[in-house]
Amino acid sequence: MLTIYSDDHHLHHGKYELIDGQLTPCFEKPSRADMVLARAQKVKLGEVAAPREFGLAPILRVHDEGFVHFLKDAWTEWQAMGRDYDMLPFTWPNRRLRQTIPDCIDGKFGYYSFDAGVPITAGTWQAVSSSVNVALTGQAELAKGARGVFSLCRPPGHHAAADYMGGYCYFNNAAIAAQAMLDQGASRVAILDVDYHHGNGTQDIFYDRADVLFTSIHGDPRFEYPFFLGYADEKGEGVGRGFNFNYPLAAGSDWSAWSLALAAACRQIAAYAPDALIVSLGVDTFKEDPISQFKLDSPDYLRMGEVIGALGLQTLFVMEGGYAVEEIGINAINVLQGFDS
Ligand code: Q9C
Ligand code: ZN
Repeated sequence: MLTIYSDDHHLHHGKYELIDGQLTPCFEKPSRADMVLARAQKVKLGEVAAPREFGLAPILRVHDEGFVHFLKDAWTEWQAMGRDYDMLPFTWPNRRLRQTIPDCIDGKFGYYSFDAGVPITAGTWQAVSSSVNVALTGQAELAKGARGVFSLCRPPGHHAAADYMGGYCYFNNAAIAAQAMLDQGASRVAILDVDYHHGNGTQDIFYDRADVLFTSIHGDPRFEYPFFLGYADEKGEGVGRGFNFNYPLAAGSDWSAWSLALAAACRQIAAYAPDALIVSLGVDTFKEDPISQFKLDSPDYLRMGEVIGALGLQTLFVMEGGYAVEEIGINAINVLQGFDS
């Protein structure tokens, strides 16, 4: 399988996030993607290619213009205030607060985010732009006829909605790739989000649409981040009703429970008969993941890939989460090898 990868992700390296009330070194760090790339090369998964540049147009098909320009200019504005350390947001427009965009950088950052898991550094814009290009280059290769392509995106994207970032995610790489498929002539695209966390951003972007089916298997939001979306009764709205399927699972779920949800999601995907499938590939479902509570083991990821492959769909794998850095490469590449087998 072809892998699309850019070294630009190294330019995004936040220092701290809030975990259990403490400022903790970011779990979402450059070594994650390095480990996945190293594993792809070690097992000779296939060629590794650099992304092409697609510019802002495909991003603006999914994301709000004000949000995009906020992210583009954020570091420059921050520096203009004499600050040379990481940006983090700290105030959000909650219930009954005004949804008005403030003038200052701290206010805008709160307006365009939903948590403090999104540090912005000097290189963040270049890294998130390249991550989108990695997804779009994979999409272009799929359009040329490849059966499966791996877009080794970093930063990840599935928590980012049209006009807000959060959960280590800035632009929604998978959603941008799905929209590009539609814009190039596809009628229906299915998304299968296997990251441990609910893909709230992707769900939100396509919630009122029937041309993208969104399915997600994740830690139940009653106990797990992102807490405020991802329940089973979220079915879509308007013409999108019936095109959103959430499979929230209990803490401690292992392959026996997880694979039942996967089978259910695959039944919905098969019935939808999409032109292509996008897999939001998070491997934070692993039993030793430091921030998650599922119990998948490394061989389970081979099975996961086989089940996805059995759908017989052209499939773009877009890297999302996974924080057990030593195993993230093995687990992510196992999915791709299972798919190819
Ligand atoms: N107690 C992705 O996997 N908070 N994002 C974790 C743990 C944020 C995960 C707190 C988790 C975001 C792409
Ligand atoms: Zn995750």
